[in-house]
Amino acid sequence: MKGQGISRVVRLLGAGGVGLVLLLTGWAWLNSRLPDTYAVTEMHAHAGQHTDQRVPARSVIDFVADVSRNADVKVELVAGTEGNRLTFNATSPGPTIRVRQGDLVEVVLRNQDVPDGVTVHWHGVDVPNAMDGVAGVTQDAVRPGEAFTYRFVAEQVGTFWYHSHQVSHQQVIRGLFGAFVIEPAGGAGVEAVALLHSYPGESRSLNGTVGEVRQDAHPGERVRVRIANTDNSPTVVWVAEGAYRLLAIDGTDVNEPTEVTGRKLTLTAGARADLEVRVPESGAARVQAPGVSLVLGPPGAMAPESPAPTEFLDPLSYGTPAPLGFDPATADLEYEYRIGRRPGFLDGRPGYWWTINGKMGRNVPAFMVDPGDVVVMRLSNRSGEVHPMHLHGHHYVVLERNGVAATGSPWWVDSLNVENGDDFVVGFVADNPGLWMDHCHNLPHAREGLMTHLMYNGVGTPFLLGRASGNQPE
Ligand SMILES: [Cu+2]
Repeated sequence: MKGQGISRVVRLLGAGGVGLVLLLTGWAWLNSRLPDTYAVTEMHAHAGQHTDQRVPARSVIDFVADVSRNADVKVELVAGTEGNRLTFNATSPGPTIRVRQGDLVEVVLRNQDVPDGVTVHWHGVDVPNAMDGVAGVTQDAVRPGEAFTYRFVAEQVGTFWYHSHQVSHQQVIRGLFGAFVIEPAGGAGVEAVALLHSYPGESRSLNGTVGEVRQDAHPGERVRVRIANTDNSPTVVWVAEGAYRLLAIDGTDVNEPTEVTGRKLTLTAGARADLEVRVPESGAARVQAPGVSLVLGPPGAMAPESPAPTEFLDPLSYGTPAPLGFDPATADLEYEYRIGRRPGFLDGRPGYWWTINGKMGRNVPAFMVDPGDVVVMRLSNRSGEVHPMHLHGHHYVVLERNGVAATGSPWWVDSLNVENGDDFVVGFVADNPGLWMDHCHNLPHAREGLMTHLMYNGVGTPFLLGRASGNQPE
């Protein structure tokens, strides 16, 4: 009968449809799978970005500090496990490393007993590429019993931090990080370091202490407070009932910072801010972030707490303009870095993953540059969540946010808070050849695919990523 014929056709079509969906899903799964080992350049070649071989290929390991120069500062960092916590030199945060501008810094990293291996990445320090500490890109993870020596010249001045870049979504939160301060050649004035960190399952801490930390300071003294957010999420900081100046962002001085009161400052994950805080003639000053405080004043001096101000200090219009050192209007390259989210497969794992320019995993684009290129990048976020975006080896300057041009001091960052719905235009000069991660510093997000690279044409790497490589930078 006619009806039976139609239902058979429908059934066949239905079976065909299901088969087609299964076939496409299987293809998507297979296509997302990464080889057991692969070089990062091969991954991006898969996405159509071949490293240009016009110039003889150079390797990431070629980019080092002057090998004939002796070290000015020598430090040893021993990575170890203490219960659920990971430590450098048996403490977390690890020791604050202080150097002067121009010093050649030599740090020997030893892995005592961290099973997955470790590395050290110098967050915000524009080191030569071989010293960047990214497992599987610039070095192999340092296995238990092994060591690796980092050597670089501290060219910048400011507040930085260091952390492991092997299985970083676990190792950083569990404690493998510390402060790295580069003082001006003439030495620093009165200052304090404040690392904000939340260990797994614990309340937020400041320099490892939950609640309040005190540091002696004289009445009337001006203190440079070096704050770093080593957590995965943005936070705010403010000064209770007092004025402050924002002296530096991400290790770059603000030009002509003015005094502000009643304003909080956003510090995205990985970001730093140097605040100048004046100790009152009587009592003490209190620098706050939700849950923690740093109190500066004579022993016993009181400083009231205050709720977070509602108004923000906006770096887009703070301070006074100054030359950028390059002209973004004559950019050699313009790139888009569009952050989104959709269901799919990431290296064979089904999930609701982050996308870069609509792609995920092995299909994400790399950003190819040549030395000297002026690059303008448009960063946008329509993924539903905030992302602290971090570029290795370079700083970029914010030119525009949501259609509003920057009018303050040049706002140089290495860690940028990109809220859902935001559109940033940033610019920089490609002046540090190598292969550089350009990723979300909410480290679980990097593991969920919000990670790509700024790659210089002609640069390769002998190191491998992939499940059989032993290297897993995220
Ligand atoms: Cu993110």
